[in-house]
Amino acid sequence: MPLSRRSFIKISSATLGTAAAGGALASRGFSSSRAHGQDPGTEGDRVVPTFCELCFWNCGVLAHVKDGTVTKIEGNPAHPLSRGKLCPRGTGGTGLLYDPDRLRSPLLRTNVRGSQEFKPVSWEAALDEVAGKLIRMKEQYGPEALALYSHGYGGSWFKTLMSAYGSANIAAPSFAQCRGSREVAFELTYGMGAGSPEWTDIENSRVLTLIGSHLGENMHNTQVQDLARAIERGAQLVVVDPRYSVAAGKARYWLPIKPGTDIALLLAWMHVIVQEQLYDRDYLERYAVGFEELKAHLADKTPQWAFARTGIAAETIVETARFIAGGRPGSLIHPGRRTAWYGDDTQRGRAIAILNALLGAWGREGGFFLPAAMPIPAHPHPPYAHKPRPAPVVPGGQVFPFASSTLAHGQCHASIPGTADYDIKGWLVYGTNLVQALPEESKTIQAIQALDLLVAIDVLPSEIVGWADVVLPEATYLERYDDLHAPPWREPYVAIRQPVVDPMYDTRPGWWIAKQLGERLGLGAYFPFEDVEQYLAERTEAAGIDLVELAKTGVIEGPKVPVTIEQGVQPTFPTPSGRIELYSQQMADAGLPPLPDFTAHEEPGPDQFRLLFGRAPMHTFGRTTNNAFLGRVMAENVLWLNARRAQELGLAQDELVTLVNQDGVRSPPIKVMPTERIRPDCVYMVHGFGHDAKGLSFGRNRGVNDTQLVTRVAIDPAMGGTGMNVNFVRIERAVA
Ligand code: MGD
Ligand code: SF4
Repeated sequence: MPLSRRSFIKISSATLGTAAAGGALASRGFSSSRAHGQDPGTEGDRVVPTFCELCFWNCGVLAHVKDGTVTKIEGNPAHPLSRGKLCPRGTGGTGLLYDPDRLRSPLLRTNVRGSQEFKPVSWEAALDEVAGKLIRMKEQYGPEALALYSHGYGGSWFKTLMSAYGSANIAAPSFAQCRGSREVAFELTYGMGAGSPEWTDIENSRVLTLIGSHLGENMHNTQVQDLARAIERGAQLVVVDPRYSVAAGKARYWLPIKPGTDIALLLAWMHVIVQEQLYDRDYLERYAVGFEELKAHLADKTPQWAFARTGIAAETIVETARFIAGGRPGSLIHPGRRTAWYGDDTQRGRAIAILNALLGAWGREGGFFLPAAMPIPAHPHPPYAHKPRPAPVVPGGQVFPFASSTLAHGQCHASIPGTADYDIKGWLVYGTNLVQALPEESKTIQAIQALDLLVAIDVLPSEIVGWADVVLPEATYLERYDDLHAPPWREPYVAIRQPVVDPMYDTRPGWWIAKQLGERLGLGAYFPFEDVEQYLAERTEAAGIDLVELAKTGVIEGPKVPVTIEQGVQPTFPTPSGRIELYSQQMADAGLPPLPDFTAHEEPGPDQFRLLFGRAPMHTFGRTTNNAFLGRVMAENVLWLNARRAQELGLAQDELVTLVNQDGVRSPPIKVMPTERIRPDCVYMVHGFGHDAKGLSFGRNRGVNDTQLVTRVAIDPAMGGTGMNVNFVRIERAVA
């Protein structure tokens, strides 16, 4: 794998200002959260700092507890991602904790798979059942027969379990269904991805360009705070989106692009910037290779050429190109988040990465900062036995040269008997509702039906839980410890997740479940601690971090270090050339276009619309749509439909329609929202609604599950991502 992994600025533990003598930690001077919760002096009996799991940004929170009940969750002012504020979802964490539908005890399936019929059993019985089957599976087929799907911070314990068991089949939908193509594109160009949380210095941007990234609806706390500050300071936005998003409403320019043509716009912008010599010449000379090849490649990608493809007037392309270049230094093209759109997504990601290089944005104030991470040694364990899985494959046995993670749908495919690479017989599913998260639902169900074992570790009776053989109910993030969190960021920091209240019902934290399984599998040596408090004490001690202080404050920051070129960082680029690769020899060697190419995509027929989907500020996919607190703010999704097309179809506000996709799949009824804020060739809905699991009493049958309409995908040849914006729907008035 030629891609080099991230190389972060590391700070020596000796420099940690807050480090305390490790000896005190050996006695594990912290224990129950009740003992170390701060006295707030405001309301509630105590306040416990921890970090959020309502999405994957992991902001620091302060949970207020009164008489044993969590009454309020607010942002931890000391935490660099929250700075005292939370997004609406974060404040709604109690809606998950006190969700009446929560899984309450381990369950064993009593009827056919998918019947959602279970009987409660003891932990002993459930763990023995799983461990027994895993032992037999390994004996019969080898360890690679087991796959883990894991999404969410608590999944780390199960990754340890898998590696100890001997299987490298570990995947999450956040790669191939989400931001994988963007990460790969930036890795190919700069030698490192764009980070999660992203390393964008939005706060200091002068011009911020958003290409299908609807910040404000796609709510990531720090980014949105930074955006608000930037706008206050006079920063200007250029928004490229077929829909007039919230961000478009704040923009200097909104370009309602024809879906699927962004690469043409990006190439034309670069054409203008190169022709008019508006790029950062010094920066490119110092750090980049391949400018001459890029220039030649762009020669015929004129604004007129792009107009014919994007529908954006040539003059507007020229004007916005000049405007974007005029903002440098401090002009940032946001890398996007869910980028699995059309199957040429690595190409689009490369175009964005290259345009950022022309603007001199990588490593610059107002562009991308170069993050720093707290150095925390791994907890020692015996070496893992697993053999690395060969490069991930999907139907047809296609290998993806730049897939830097296992593909979730690849694992699913390898679970379907009769397929070329069929070898997976068991799934552990942690914190991901695969039935809604993976495209081509019928294949997911086909794979599930063929499994020898499906174990779901979850907090709610979601759709995937309904398909499980054994259900292991996890304590929520407000009731458990997890591993330390120290992502690379502008301010290096370490945060702790700790229980705010005791686990409700007969639920258990993930670390305990994984350790119990490990011990039953004869893999106890990989969990060499009595409990998680010992584990955390040993990890923090090895890093020279004061655990007692960390438990009290929730977060400890390392000393500030320079994170931009302006602040004195000498950037390094872990690419094969050691420089920014405008022209990618790695892509050429793999038989892929070394410079981004535009491909025309199929367009919807006259009575069809392209199905687009996205986020809402109060929800994170399906994981929050059963949360009654957040559901009160947005209980269902609606269908955005261009007002003129609605009139032509005789449809009025809130009328119920059925969507029928290109393969004849029909949706349940959804309300129409006629609006001028979307192009006539597409419709839009928020993802995560339309649950049909019996146990989700609030979220069930509210709105439509877009995944059911995603019956085809366009596979990215570079990294195997599943472009999902390639489905078309017709609209029929719903029969009453
Ligand atoms: P959710 O559907 O929200 O997200 O896919 P997923 O990660 O599967 O399912 C989350 C599951 O985790 C739920 O079952 C919830 O009950 C459970 N859960 C919540 N908290 C905890 C916890 O603390 N512990 C445990 N054990 N379980 C917990 C998201 C994925 O979907 C992503 S990242 C993207 S970007 C894609 N988006 C997307 C889309 O927009 N449209 C379509 N059609 N498909 C998509 N797929 C991808
Ligand atoms: Fe929680 Fe919102 Fe932060 Fe996500 S962005 S971690 S939901 S507060």
